[in-house]
Amino acid sequence: MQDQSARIKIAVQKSGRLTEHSMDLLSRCGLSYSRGRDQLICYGENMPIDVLLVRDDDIPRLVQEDVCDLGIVGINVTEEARLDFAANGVANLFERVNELDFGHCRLSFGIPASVEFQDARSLEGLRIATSYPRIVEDYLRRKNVNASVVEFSGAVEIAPSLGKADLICDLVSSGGTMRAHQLEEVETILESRAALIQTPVKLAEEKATWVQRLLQRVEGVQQVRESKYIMLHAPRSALDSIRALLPGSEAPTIMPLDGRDDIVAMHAVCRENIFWETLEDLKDAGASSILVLPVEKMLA
Ligand code: PRT
Ligand code: ZN
Repeated sequence: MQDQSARIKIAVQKSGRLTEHSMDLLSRCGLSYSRGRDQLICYGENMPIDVLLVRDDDIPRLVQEDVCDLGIVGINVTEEARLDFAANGVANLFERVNELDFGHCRLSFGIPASVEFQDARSLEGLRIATSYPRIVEDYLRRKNVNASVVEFSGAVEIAPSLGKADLICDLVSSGGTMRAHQLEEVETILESRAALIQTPVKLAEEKATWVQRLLQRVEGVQQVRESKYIMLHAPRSALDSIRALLPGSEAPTIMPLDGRDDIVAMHAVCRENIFWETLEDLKDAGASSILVLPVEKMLA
């Protein structure tokens, strides 16, 4: 029978904004899995990696306590947990090993029309409703402001109209929720996105090798998402100006074209997306037969 302790456990949000992106990322890293009957664990079939599906708020603790080796969770949640663990005297904290390119949002103050806001000092003596008391308290401490923090576990945006707080500090992505509640977003105290966190406990050698491999693949997946492979023909005389137009490309490959001394083929990997405007500029600079292809996998 297989040694279960040698398998890597990754905590992922069970059902919410990060779930699909997190599972998609793991699939792109080559993991295929089957879901357990209880729907709480996905068993890796081709790698020694299992995925535990949990509430996002539980992820930092599961990783901190080494129940899981890795976790995928928003920086808003990891920061709140990190401050909470630190306040409770926990010394050896989980590590953030990678920031991911999904789950983008920001933690901002939202004020009703009755509140005037210039800077942090405007908050003196006010009541702030939030689901992130540790982060807000930390901000107030750094700014040397006395304000009271009222903890709300959900529907923070209704706190001012209920008379429970003077303003709120909550996550924003489009800004629609604050606007719909007549709140003006005035200051961001944390920029957030999903991140990969790792247990503070040293991994056994075999596990460490797999985690390293997985992290390298995560890096690769993130890089290819925007990357493009571009091929074009260019007059030798225009090579420098054409090269300068290619976004995020390293040394391109230049190849001769049969029977032509004046024109060459150029191939390059661009680490940023290529827009129509770039193609038009390339054409204006003398390029022809331009072809842009998606990159499927990349290993630096
Ligand atoms: O059940 P579980 O506890 O696992 O899920 P949850 O309800 O706590 O979390 P979920 O799924 O809502 O969000 C998971 C993570 O997604 C968060 O911790 C953030 O890291 C990230 N994220 C990204 C967001 C948002 N964008 C977001 N807009 N989390 C919440 N919101 C909410 C926000 O709280 C507010 O109510 O959406 C509203 C604001 O959105 P806009 O677009 O109107 O500005
Ligand atoms: Zn949650």
